[in-house]
Amino acid sequence: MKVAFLKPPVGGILGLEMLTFVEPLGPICVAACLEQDGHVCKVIDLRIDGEEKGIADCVAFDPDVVGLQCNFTTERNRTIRLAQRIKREMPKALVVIGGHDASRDPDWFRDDAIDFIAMGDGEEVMPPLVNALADGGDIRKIPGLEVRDGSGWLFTGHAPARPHLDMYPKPARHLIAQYADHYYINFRKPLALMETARGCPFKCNFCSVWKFHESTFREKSPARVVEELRDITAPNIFITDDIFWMNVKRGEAMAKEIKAAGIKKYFTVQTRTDIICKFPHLIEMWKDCGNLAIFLGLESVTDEGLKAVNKKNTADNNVRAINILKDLGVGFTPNFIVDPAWDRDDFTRLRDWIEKMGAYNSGFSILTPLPGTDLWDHDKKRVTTRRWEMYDIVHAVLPTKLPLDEFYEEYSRLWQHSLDVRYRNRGKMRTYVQLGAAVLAGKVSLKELNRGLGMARTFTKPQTFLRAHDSASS
Ligand code: B12
Ligand code: SF4
Repeated sequence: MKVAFLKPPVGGILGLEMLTFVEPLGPICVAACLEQDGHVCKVIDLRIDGEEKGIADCVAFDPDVVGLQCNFTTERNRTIRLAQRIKREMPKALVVIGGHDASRDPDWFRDDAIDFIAMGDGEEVMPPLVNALADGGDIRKIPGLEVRDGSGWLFTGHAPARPHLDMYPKPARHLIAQYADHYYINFRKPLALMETARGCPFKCNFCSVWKFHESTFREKSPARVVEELRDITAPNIFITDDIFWMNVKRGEAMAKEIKAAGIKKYFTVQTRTDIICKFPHLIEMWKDCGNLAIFLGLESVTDEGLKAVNKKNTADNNVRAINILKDLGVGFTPNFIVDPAWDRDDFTRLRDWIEKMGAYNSGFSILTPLPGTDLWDHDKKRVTTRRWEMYDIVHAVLPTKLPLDEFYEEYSRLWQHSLDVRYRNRGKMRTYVQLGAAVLAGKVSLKELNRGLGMARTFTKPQTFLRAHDSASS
Protein backbone atom coordinates (compact mmCIF):
# COMPACT_ATOMS: atom_id res chain seq x y z
CA MET A 1 0.00 0.00 0.00
CA LYS A 2 1.02 3.61 -0.43
CA VAL A 3 1.13 5.58 2.80
CA ALA A 4 1.73 9.34 3.01
CA PHE A 5 2.53 11.10 6.29
CA LEU A 6 1.71 14.79 6.35
CA LYS A 7 3.02 17.25 8.91
CA PRO A 8 0.43 20.09 9.23
CA PRO A 9 1.42 23.65 8.32
CA VAL A 10 2.52 26.23 10.89
CA GLY A 11 -0.44 27.78 12.71
CA GLY A 12 0.24 28.60 16.37
CA ILE A 13 -0.66 31.98 17.85
CA LEU A 14 2.94 33.17 18.22
CA GLY A 15 4.71 30.89 15.75
CA LEU A 16 6.55 29.18 18.63
CA GLU A 17 7.02 26.13 16.46
CA MET A 18 9.38 28.23 14.32
CA LEU A 19 11.70 28.92 17.26
CA THR A 20 12.97 25.39 17.27
CA PHE A 21 12.02 23.63 14.07
CA VAL A 22 12.49 19.89 14.04
CA GLU A 23 12.14 16.77 11.92
CA PRO A 24 8.93 14.70 12.08
CA LEU A 25 10.72 11.91 13.94
CA GLY A 26 7.55 10.03 15.00
CA PRO A 27 6.27 9.59 11.43
CA ILE A 28 9.65 8.42 10.10
CA CYS A 29 9.86 5.84 12.93
CA VAL A 30 6.44 4.49 11.93
CA ALA A 31 7.23 4.67 8.20
CA ALA A 32 10.37 2.56 8.75
CA CYS A 33 8.18 -0.28 10.07
CA LEU A 34 5.78 0.03 7.16
CA GLU A 35 8.64 -0.09 4.65
CA GLN A 36 9.89 -3.22 6.36
CA ASP A 37 6.49 -4.78 5.60
CA GLY A 38 6.80 -3.82 1.92
CA HIS A 39 4.64 -0.67 1.86
CA VAL A 40 5.69 2.49 0.02
CA CYS A 41 5.88 5.64 2.14
CA LYS A 42 6.21 9.37 1.56
CA VAL A 43 6.64 12.09 4.18
CA ILE A 44 5.48 15.62 3.30
CA ASP A 45 6.35 18.46 5.63
CA LEU A 46 3.79 21.17 4.90
CA ARG A 47 5.62 23.55 7.25
CA ILE A 48 8.37 23.64 4.63
CA ASP A 49 6.62 22.92 1.32
CA GLY A 50 3.56 25.01 2.12
CA GLU A 51 0.07 23.56 2.04
CA GLU A 52 -0.63 23.96 -1.70
CA LYS A 53 2.54 22.33 -2.97
CA GLY A 54 2.45 19.66 -0.28
CA ILE A 55 -1.14 18.69 -1.01
CA ALA A 56 -0.42 18.66 -4.76
CA ASP A 57 2.53 16.29 -4.14
CA CYS A 58 0.32 14.11 -2.01
CA VAL A 59 -2.42 13.98 -4.66
CA ALA A 60 0.23 12.99 -7.23
CA PHE A 61 1.49 10.22 -4.92
CA ASP A 62 -2.11 8.96 -4.71
CA PRO A 63 -1.89 7.35 -1.24
CA ASP A 64 -4.18 4.60 0.04
CA VAL A 65 -3.62 5.79 3.59
CA VAL A 66 -2.67 9.22 4.97
CA GLY A 67 -1.10 9.38 8.44
CA LEU A 68 -1.28 12.58 10.48
CA GLN A 69 0.65 13.33 13.65
CA CYS A 70 -0.88 15.43 16.41
CA ASN A 71 1.62 15.71 19.27
CA PHE A 72 0.60 19.11 20.56
CA THR A 73 -2.81 20.20 21.80
CA THR A 74 -2.18 23.46 19.92
CA GLU A 75 -2.08 21.52 16.64
CA ARG A 76 -5.56 19.99 17.00
CA ASN A 77 -7.66 22.31 14.91
CA ARG A 78 -5.18 22.68 12.09
CA THR A 79 -4.70 18.88 11.95
CA ILE A 80 -8.45 18.34 11.68
CA ARG A 81 -8.68 21.05 9.01
CA LEU A 82 -5.94 19.24 7.10
CA ALA A 83 -7.76 15.90 7.44
CA GLN A 84 -10.91 17.53 6.04
CA ARG A 85 -9.00 18.87 3.06
CA ILE A 86 -7.45 15.45 2.42
CA LYS A 87 -10.91 13.88 2.44
CA ARG A 88 -12.12 16.49 -0.07
CA GLU A 89 -9.18 16.16 -2.43
CA MET A 90 -8.32 12.46 -1.96
CA PRO A 91 -11.66 10.90 -1.05
CA LYS A 92 -10.34 7.35 -1.51
CA ALA A 93 -7.54 7.77 1.03
CA LEU A 94 -8.13 6.56 4.58
CA VAL A 95 -6.99 9.00 7.25
CA VAL A 96 -5.22 7.78 10.40
CA ILE A 97 -4.33 10.16 13.19
CA GLY A 98 -1.72 9.34 15.82
CA GLY A 99 0.81 11.07 18.07
CA HIS A 100 1.02 12.25 21.64
CA ASP A 101 -2.05 14.47 21.96
CA ALA A 102 -4.25 12.20 19.80
CA SER A 103 -3.26 9.26 22.03
CA ARG A 104 -3.99 11.04 25.30
CA ASP A 105 -7.39 12.43 24.26
CA PRO A 106 -8.56 10.23 21.36
CA ASP A 107 -12.27 10.99 21.74
CA TRP A 108 -11.71 14.60 20.77
CA PHE A 109 -10.49 13.43 17.35
CA ARG A 110 -13.73 11.63 16.41
CA ASP A 111 -14.34 13.68 13.29
CA ASP A 112 -15.96 12.77 9.98
CA ALA A 113 -12.62 13.31 8.25
CA ILE A 114 -10.80 10.77 10.45
CA ASP A 115 -11.11 7.02 9.83
CA PHE A 116 -8.80 5.67 12.55
CA ILE A 117 -7.32 7.09 15.74
CA ALA A 118 -4.11 5.29 16.72
CA MET A 119 -2.98 5.32 20.35
CA GLY A 120 0.52 4.88 21.73
CA ASP A 121 3.62 3.76 19.82
CA GLY A 122 2.78 4.00 16.11
CA GLU A 123 5.20 1.14 15.40
CA GLU A 124 2.82 -1.22 17.20
CA VAL A 125 -0.45 -0.05 15.67
CA MET A 126 0.15 1.27 12.16
CA PRO A 127 1.79 -1.80 10.51
CA PRO A 128 -0.98 -4.24 11.55
CA LEU A 129 -3.58 -1.68 10.48
CA VAL A 130 -2.08 -1.11 7.01
CA ASN A 131 -1.44 -4.85 6.58
CA ALA A 132 -5.08 -5.58 7.44
CA LEU A 133 -6.27 -2.90 5.01
CA ALA A 134 -4.11 -4.49 2.31
CA ASP A 135 -5.22 -8.07 3.04
CA GLY A 136 -8.83 -7.42 3.99
CA GLY A 137 -8.17 -8.44 7.62
CA ASP A 138 -10.48 -7.58 10.52
CA ILE A 139 -9.45 -4.15 11.72
CA ARG A 140 -11.54 -4.45 14.86
CA LYS A 141 -9.09 -7.10 16.08
CA ILE A 142 -6.12 -4.70 15.98
CA PRO A 143 -5.61 -3.26 19.46
CA GLY A 144 -4.72 0.38 20.07
CA LEU A 145 -7.30 1.90 17.71
CA GLU A 146 -10.55 3.77 17.68
CA VAL A 147 -12.41 2.81 14.49
CA ARG A 148 -15.74 3.82 13.06
CA ASP A 149 -18.52 1.41 13.90
CA GLY A 150 -21.79 2.29 12.27
CA SER A 151 -22.70 5.73 13.52
CA GLY A 152 -20.35 5.48 16.50
CA TRP A 153 -16.76 4.56 17.32
CA LEU A 154 -15.32 1.33 18.63
CA PHE A 155 -12.23 1.04 20.85
CA THR A 156 -10.29 -2.07 19.81
CA GLY A 157 -8.59 -2.56 23.19
CA HIS A 158 -5.36 -1.64 24.83
CA ALA A 159 -2.33 -1.42 22.50
CA PRO A 160 0.17 -4.28 22.77
CA ALA A 161 3.01 -4.42 25.32
CA ARG A 162 5.89 -2.20 24.40
CA PRO A 163 9.02 -4.01 23.23
CA HIS A 164 12.70 -3.10 23.52
CA LEU A 165 13.49 -0.14 21.26
CA ASP A 166 16.34 -1.96 19.48
CA MET A 167 13.68 -4.19 17.95
CA TYR A 168 12.35 -1.36 15.81
CA PRO A 169 14.06 -0.48 12.52
CA LYS A 170 16.08 2.72 12.37
CA PRO A 171 14.00 5.84 11.51
CA ALA A 172 13.46 6.15 7.74
CA ARG A 173 15.59 9.29 7.40
CA HIS A 174 15.79 8.90 3.60
CA LEU A 175 12.11 9.97 3.48
CA ILE A 176 12.96 13.45 4.79
CA ALA A 177 16.41 13.87 3.19
CA GLN A 178 15.03 16.67 0.96
CA TYR A 179 14.18 18.72 4.06
CA ALA A 180 17.33 18.01 6.09
CA ASP A 181 18.83 21.50 5.74
CA HIS A 182 15.68 23.21 7.00
CA TYR A 183 15.63 22.02 10.59
CA TYR A 184 17.28 23.99 13.40
CA ILE A 185 17.42 24.66 17.11
CA ASN A 186 17.80 28.30 18.13
CA PHE A 187 20.67 29.41 15.93
CA ARG A 188 22.10 25.94 15.23
CA LYS A 189 21.38 24.45 11.83
CA PRO A 190 21.02 21.87 10.31
CA LEU A 191 19.57 19.83 13.14
CA ALA A 192 18.57 16.18 13.43
CA LEU A 193 16.20 14.78 16.04
CA MET A 194 17.20 11.57 17.71
CA GLU A 195 15.67 9.32 20.32
CA THR A 196 17.79 7.09 22.57
CA ALA A 197 15.08 6.26 25.13
CA ARG A 198 11.33 6.62 25.68
CA GLY A 199 9.28 7.30 28.76
CA CYS A 200 9.80 8.49 32.31
CA PRO A 201 9.38 6.92 35.74
CA PHE A 202 8.31 10.18 37.42
CA LYS A 203 4.73 11.45 37.61
CA CYS A 204 4.64 15.24 37.36
CA ASN A 205 1.06 16.44 37.32
CA PHE A 206 1.41 18.83 34.36
CA CYS A 207 3.07 16.27 32.10
CA SER A 208 1.58 13.53 29.94
CA VAL A 209 4.81 11.79 28.95
CA TRP A 210 4.62 9.21 31.72
CA LYS A 211 0.95 8.59 30.94
CA PHE A 212 1.60 8.16 27.23
CA HIS A 213 4.37 5.67 27.98
CA GLU A 214 2.40 4.07 30.81
CA SER A 215 5.24 4.69 33.26
CA THR A 216 7.63 2.52 31.23
CA PHE A 217 11.19 3.59 30.50
CA ARG A 218 12.76 1.91 27.46
CA GLU A 219 16.16 2.41 25.94
CA LYS A 220 18.19 1.79 22.84
CA SER A 221 21.51 0.06 23.38
CA PRO A 222 24.66 2.20 23.08
CA ALA A 223 25.64 0.22 19.95
CA ARG A 224 22.31 1.06 18.32
CA VAL A 225 22.68 4.74 19.28
CA VAL A 226 26.08 4.86 17.57
CA GLU A 227 24.67 3.08 14.51
CA GLU A 228 21.93 5.72 14.21
CA LEU A 229 24.39 8.56 14.75
CA ARG A 230 26.49 7.28 11.85
CA ASP A 231 23.46 7.83 9.55
CA ILE A 232 23.09 11.46 10.59
CA THR A 233 25.04 14.08 8.70
CA ALA A 234 23.67 17.11 10.61
CA PRO A 235 26.24 18.51 13.06
CA ASN A 236 23.54 19.33 15.64
CA ILE A 237 21.43 16.75 17.41
CA PHE A 238 18.43 17.29 19.67
CA ILE A 239 17.90 14.21 21.78
CA THR A 240 14.19 13.76 22.44
CA ASP A 241 14.57 11.62 25.60
CA ASP A 242 12.69 13.33 28.37
CA ILE A 243 15.24 12.36 31.01
CA PHE A 244 18.62 11.89 29.43
CA TRP A 245 21.02 9.85 31.59
CA MET A 246 18.14 8.26 33.51
CA ASN A 247 20.25 5.10 33.37
CA VAL A 248 23.69 6.24 34.44
CA LYS A 249 25.55 3.12 33.27
CA ARG A 250 24.03 3.45 29.80
CA GLY A 251 24.83 7.19 29.80
CA GLU A 252 28.48 6.35 30.43
CA ALA A 253 28.57 3.54 27.88
CA MET A 254 26.99 5.73 25.16
CA ALA A 255 29.56 8.48 25.72
CA LYS A 256 32.44 5.98 25.56
CA GLU A 257 31.16 4.35 22.39
CA ILE A 258 30.41 7.66 20.64
CA LYS A 259 33.90 8.87 21.46
CA ALA A 260 35.47 5.59 20.33
CA ALA A 261 33.56 5.87 17.03
CA GLY A 262 35.10 9.32 16.51
CA ILE A 263 31.67 10.99 16.31
CA LYS A 264 31.49 14.62 17.38
CA LYS A 265 28.20 16.49 17.42
CA TYR A 266 26.58 19.43 19.16
CA PHE A 267 24.15 17.58 21.42
CA THR A 268 21.16 19.26 23.05
CA VAL A 269 19.62 17.09 25.78
CA GLN A 270 16.94 17.37 28.46
CA THR A 271 17.49 16.11 31.97
CA ARG A 272 16.76 16.59 35.69
CA THR A 273 18.86 18.50 38.19
CA ASP A 274 19.02 15.58 40.67
CA ILE A 275 20.83 13.50 38.03
CA ILE A 276 23.34 16.29 37.42
CA CYS A 277 23.99 16.64 41.16
CA LYS A 278 24.56 12.92 41.67
CA PHE A 279 26.50 12.18 38.51
CA PRO A 280 28.37 15.26 37.32
CA HIS A 281 30.99 13.04 35.67
CA LEU A 282 28.38 12.27 32.96
CA ILE A 283 28.47 15.90 31.87
CA GLU A 284 32.23 15.75 31.53
CA MET A 285 32.06 12.53 29.54
CA TRP A 286 29.46 13.98 27.15
CA LYS A 287 31.39 17.20 26.69
CA ASP A 288 34.02 14.99 25.10
CA CYS A 289 31.52 13.91 22.42
CA GLY A 290 31.57 17.35 20.85
CA ASN A 291 29.45 20.07 22.43
CA LEU A 292 26.68 19.88 24.96
CA ALA A 293 23.70 22.08 25.86
CA ILE A 294 21.11 21.10 28.45
CA PHE A 295 17.42 21.87 28.85
CA LEU A 296 16.48 21.73 32.52
CA GLY A 297 12.92 21.59 33.76
CA LEU A 298 13.63 23.38 37.06
CA GLU A 299 9.93 24.28 37.37
CA SER A 300 10.23 26.06 40.73
CA VAL A 301 12.74 27.70 43.07
CA THR A 302 10.95 26.49 46.20
CA ASP A 303 10.35 23.01 47.63
CA GLU A 304 6.63 23.82 47.98
CA GLY A 305 6.45 24.77 44.31
CA LEU A 306 8.15 21.50 43.30
CA LYS A 307 5.84 19.54 45.55
CA ALA A 308 2.78 21.22 44.03
CA VAL A 309 3.65 19.78 40.60
CA ASN A 310 4.86 16.46 42.05
CA LYS A 311 8.36 16.94 40.63
CA LYS A 312 10.03 14.81 43.35
CA ASN A 313 13.07 17.07 43.35
CA THR A 314 14.41 19.81 45.60
CA ALA A 315 15.11 23.51 45.23
CA ASP A 316 18.60 22.81 46.58
CA ASN A 317 19.28 20.39 43.71
CA ASN A 318 18.27 23.11 41.25
CA VAL A 319 20.85 25.51 42.71
CA ARG A 320 23.60 22.89 42.93
CA ALA A 321 23.04 21.62 39.38
CA ILE A 322 23.32 25.12 37.93
CA ASN A 323 26.53 25.72 39.82
CA ILE A 324 27.93 22.41 38.54
CA LEU A 325 27.08 23.29 34.94
CA LYS A 326 28.60 26.75 35.32
CA ASP A 327 31.79 25.25 36.75
CA LEU A 328 31.96 22.80 33.86
CA GLY A 329 31.25 25.54 31.28
CA VAL A 330 28.22 23.78 29.83
CA GLY A 331 25.36 25.82 28.34
CA PHE A 332 21.97 25.33 29.95
CA THR A 333 18.41 26.56 29.49
CA PRO A 334 16.37 26.43 32.68
CA ASN A 335 12.61 26.36 32.42
CA PHE A 336 10.25 27.54 35.15
CA ILE A 337 6.54 27.08 35.64
CA VAL A 338 4.57 30.23 36.38
CA ASP A 339 1.36 29.49 38.27
CA PRO A 340 -1.64 31.62 37.27
CA ALA A 341 -2.32 31.76 41.04
CA TRP A 342 0.87 33.78 41.59
CA ASP A 343 0.87 37.24 43.08
CA ARG A 344 3.55 39.88 42.56
CA ASP A 345 5.78 38.51 45.34
CA ASP A 346 6.03 35.14 43.60
CA PHE A 347 7.24 36.81 40.40
CA THR A 348 9.73 38.89 42.38
CA ARG A 349 11.09 35.77 44.10
CA LEU A 350 11.76 34.11 40.75
CA ARG A 351 13.38 37.22 39.26
CA ASP A 352 15.65 37.53 42.31
CA TRP A 353 16.67 33.88 42.02
CA ILE A 354 17.53 34.25 38.33
CA GLU A 355 19.58 37.35 39.11
CA LYS A 356 21.43 35.62 41.95
CA MET A 357 22.15 32.49 39.91
CA GLY A 358 22.93 34.36 36.69
CA ALA A 359 20.49 31.98 34.97
CA TYR A 360 20.21 34.15 31.87
CA ASN A 361 18.80 31.67 29.39
CA SER A 362 15.71 31.02 31.46
CA GLY A 363 12.36 30.30 29.86
CA PHE A 364 8.93 30.45 31.48
CA SER A 365 5.93 28.18 30.98
CA ILE A 366 2.53 29.06 32.35
CA LEU A 367 1.02 26.16 34.29
CA THR A 368 -1.43 24.64 31.81
CA PRO A 369 -3.73 21.67 32.28
CA LEU A 370 -3.05 19.82 29.03
CA PRO A 371 -5.62 17.16 28.19
CA GLY A 372 -4.40 13.75 29.30
CA THR A 373 -2.56 14.98 32.40
CA ASP A 374 -3.42 14.71 36.09
CA LEU A 375 -3.71 18.48 36.12
CA TRP A 376 -6.38 18.31 33.41
CA ASP A 377 -8.38 15.80 35.44
CA HIS A 378 -8.13 18.11 38.44
CA ASP A 379 -8.70 21.47 36.76
CA LYS A 380 -10.64 20.91 33.56
CA LYS A 381 -13.74 22.52 35.00
CA ARG A 382 -11.75 25.66 35.83
CA VAL A 383 -10.23 26.34 32.40
CA THR A 384 -11.20 29.71 30.96
CA THR A 385 -11.02 28.61 27.32
CA ARG A 386 -11.00 25.52 25.16
CA ARG A 387 -9.54 27.41 22.26
CA TRP A 388 -6.74 24.85 21.89
CA GLU A 389 -4.28 27.19 20.18
CA MET A 390 -3.99 28.92 23.57
CA TYR A 391 -2.62 25.71 25.16
CA ASP A 392 0.89 26.66 24.04
CA ILE A 393 2.12 27.13 27.64
CA VAL A 394 2.65 30.85 27.24
CA HIS A 395 -1.02 31.78 27.64
CA ALA A 396 -2.99 31.48 30.88
CA VAL A 397 -5.95 29.14 30.45
CA LEU A 398 -6.69 29.01 34.19
CA PRO A 399 -8.03 32.04 36.08
CA THR A 400 -5.22 34.32 37.21
CA LYS A 401 -5.08 35.70 40.74
CA LEU A 402 -3.76 39.04 39.52
CA PRO A 403 -5.91 40.87 36.97
CA LEU A 404 -4.95 39.40 33.56
CA ASP A 405 -3.12 42.53 32.34
CA GLU A 406 -1.07 42.67 35.55
CA PHE A 407 -0.32 38.96 35.34
CA TYR A 408 1.08 39.37 31.82
CA GLU A 409 2.91 42.53 32.84
CA GLU A 410 4.77 40.40 35.41
CA TYR A 411 5.10 37.46 33.02
CA SER A 412 6.65 39.48 30.20
CA ARG A 413 8.86 41.17 32.77
CA LEU A 414 10.34 37.74 33.51
CA TRP A 415 11.39 37.40 29.87
CA GLN A 416 12.81 40.93 29.92
CA HIS A 417 14.65 40.12 33.14
CA SER A 418 16.17 36.99 31.62
CA LEU A 419 17.52 39.15 28.75
CA ASP A 420 18.79 41.81 31.16
CA VAL A 421 20.60 39.19 33.25
CA ARG A 422 22.15 37.85 30.03
CA TYR A 423 23.43 41.27 29.08
CA ARG A 424 24.74 41.88 32.61
CA ASN A 425 26.51 38.51 32.74
CA ARG A 426 27.65 38.13 29.17
CA GLY A 427 27.71 41.77 28.08
CA LYS A 428 25.30 43.16 25.49
CA MET A 429 28.09 44.01 23.11
CA ARG A 430 29.68 40.59 23.51
CA THR A 431 26.34 38.90 22.79
CA TYR A 432 25.92 40.91 19.57
CA VAL A 433 29.55 40.38 18.53
CA GLN A 434 29.14 36.62 19.00
CA LEU A 435 25.94 36.60 16.98
CA GLY A 436 27.57 38.72 14.27
CA ALA A 437 30.51 36.31 14.13
CA ALA A 438 28.09 33.38 13.76
CA VAL A 439 26.41 35.16 10.83
CA LEU A 440 29.78 35.86 9.17
CA ALA A 441 30.87 32.25 9.66
CA GLY A 442 27.67 31.11 7.93
CA LYS A 443 26.47 29.27 11.05
CA VAL A 444 23.37 31.46 11.25
CA SER A 445 21.58 33.37 8.51
CA LEU A 446 20.55 36.96 9.00
CA LYS A 447 16.93 35.85 8.64
CA GLU A 448 17.30 33.34 11.50
CA LEU A 449 19.06 35.91 13.66
CA ASN A 450 16.27 38.43 13.09
CA ARG A 451 13.65 35.81 13.85
CA GLY A 452 15.30 34.89 17.17
CA LEU A 453 15.86 38.49 18.25
CA GLY A 454 12.35 39.44 17.12
CA MET A 455 10.85 36.65 19.24
CA ALA A 456 12.91 37.73 22.27
CA ARG A 457 11.60 41.30 21.88
CA THR A 458 8.03 40.07 21.40
CA PHE A 459 8.05 38.10 24.63
CA THR A 460 8.97 41.15 26.65
CA LYS A 461 5.64 42.84 25.81
CA PRO A 462 2.45 41.96 27.76
CA GLN A 463 0.32 42.77 24.69
CA THR A 464 1.90 39.77 22.91
CA PHE A 465 0.00 37.46 25.24
CA LEU A 466 -3.05 39.60 26.06
CA ARG A 467 -4.00 39.84 22.39
CA ALA A 468 -5.12 36.20 22.23
CA HIS A 469 -7.48 36.72 25.18
CA ASP A 470 -9.00 39.76 23.50
CA SER A 471 -9.71 37.82 20.32
CA ALA A 472 -10.96 34.80 22.28
CA SER A 473 -13.58 36.91 24.03
CA SER A 474 -14.65 38.93 20.95
C1 B12 B 1 11.04 17.23 20.75
C2 B12 B 1 9.97 17.92 21.55
C3 B12 B 1 9.81 19.28 21.34
C4 B12 B 1 10.67 20.07 20.40
C5 B12 B 1 10.14 19.99 18.99
C6 B12 B 1 8.69 20.31 18.83
C7 B12 B 1 8.11 20.07 17.45
N1 B12 B 1 7.69 21.11 16.80
O1 B12 B 1 8.02 18.94 16.99
C8 B12 B 1 10.61 21.47 21.04
C9 B12 B 1 11.71 21.59 22.06
C10 B12 B 1 10.68 22.66 20.11
C11 B12 B 1 9.26 21.38 21.75
C12 B12 B 1 8.50 22.47 22.03
C13 B12 B 1 7.28 22.40 22.66
N2 B12 B 1 6.78 21.30 23.26
CO1 B12 B 1 7.54 19.54 23.10
N3 B12 B 1 8.19 17.82 23.12
C14 B12 B 1 9.15 17.23 22.47
C15 B12 B 1 9.31 15.79 23.00
C16 B12 B 1 10.38 15.85 24.09
C17 B12 B 1 9.69 14.70 22.04
C18 B12 B 1 8.79 14.51 20.81
C19 B12 B 1 9.38 13.45 19.93
O2 B12 B 1 9.84 13.73 18.83
N4 B12 B 1 9.44 12.22 20.41
C20 B12 B 1 10.02 11.09 19.72
C21 B12 B 1 9.05 10.50 18.68
C22 B12 B 1 9.58 9.20 18.16
O3 B12 B 1 7.82 10.26 19.35
P1 B12 B 1 6.41 10.83 18.83
O4 B12 B 1 6.58 12.02 17.99
O5 B12 B 1 5.50 10.92 19.99
O6 B12 B 1 5.88 9.66 17.86
C23 B12 B 1 5.46 8.40 18.31
C24 B12 B 1 3.96 8.34 18.63
O7 B12 B 1 3.42 9.56 19.07
C25 B12 B 1 3.32 7.81 17.39
N5 B12 B 1 3.04 8.73 16.28
C26 B12 B 1 3.54 9.94 15.99
N6 B12 B 1 3.05 10.40 14.83
C27 B12 B 1 2.21 9.47 14.36
C28 B12 B 1 1.43 9.45 13.21
C29 B12 B 1 0.62 8.33 12.97
C30 B12 B 1 -0.23 8.30 11.75
C31 B12 B 1 0.60 7.24 13.90
C32 B12 B 1 -0.25 6.07 13.64
C33 B12 B 1 1.39 7.27 15.05
C34 B12 B 1 2.20 8.39 15.27
O8 B12 B 1 4.30 6.90 16.93
C35 B12 B 1 5.61 7.48 17.12
C36 B12 B 1 6.60 6.38 17.38
O9 B12 B 1 6.27 5.62 18.49
C37 B12 B 1 7.90 15.55 23.60
C38 B12 B 1 7.85 14.59 24.76
C39 B12 B 1 7.75 13.18 24.28
N7 B12 B 1 8.46 12.33 24.94
O10 B12 B 1 7.04 12.84 23.34
C40 B12 B 1 7.49 16.94 24.04
C41 B12 B 1 6.02 17.33 23.98
C42 B12 B 1 5.44 16.79 22.69
N8 B12 B 1 6.07 18.79 23.95
C43 B12 B 1 5.12 19.35 24.61
C44 B12 B 1 4.91 20.75 24.71
C45 B12 B 1 3.79 21.19 25.62
C46 B12 B 1 5.69 21.65 24.01
C47 B12 B 1 5.52 23.17 23.97
C48 B12 B 1 4.09 23.66 23.84
C49 B12 B 1 6.15 23.73 25.24
C50 B12 B 1 6.69 25.12 25.12
N9 B12 B 1 5.87 26.15 25.20
O11 B12 B 1 7.86 25.27 24.99
C51 B12 B 1 6.38 23.56 22.77
C52 B12 B 1 5.48 23.69 21.50
C53 B12 B 1 6.23 23.70 20.21
C54 B12 B 1 5.40 23.46 18.97
N10 B12 B 1 4.10 23.65 18.93
O12 B12 B 1 5.94 23.07 17.99
C55 B12 B 1 4.21 18.33 25.24
C56 B12 B 1 2.93 18.19 24.42
C57 B12 B 1 1.72 17.96 25.25
C58 B12 B 1 0.52 18.50 24.59
N11 B12 B 1 -0.58 17.82 24.81
O13 B12 B 1 0.50 19.52 23.94
C59 B12 B 1 5.13 17.05 25.25
C60 B12 B 1 4.39 15.72 25.20
C61 B12 B 1 6.01 17.15 26.53
C62 B12 B 1 5.32 17.10 27.86
N12 B12 B 1 6.11 17.15 28.89
O14 B12 B 1 4.13 17.04 28.06
N13 B12 B 1 8.95 20.09 22.00
S1 SF4 C 1 8.10 16.58 33.50
FE1 SF4 C 1 9.91 15.38 33.08
S2 SF4 C 1 10.30 14.30 35.05
FE2 SF4 C 1 8.19 15.01 35.12
S3 SF4 C 1 6.98 13.26 34.37
FE3 SF4 C 1 7.36 14.64 32.61
S4 SF4 C 1 9.18 13.82 31.63
FE4 SF4 C 1 9.08 12.93 33.70
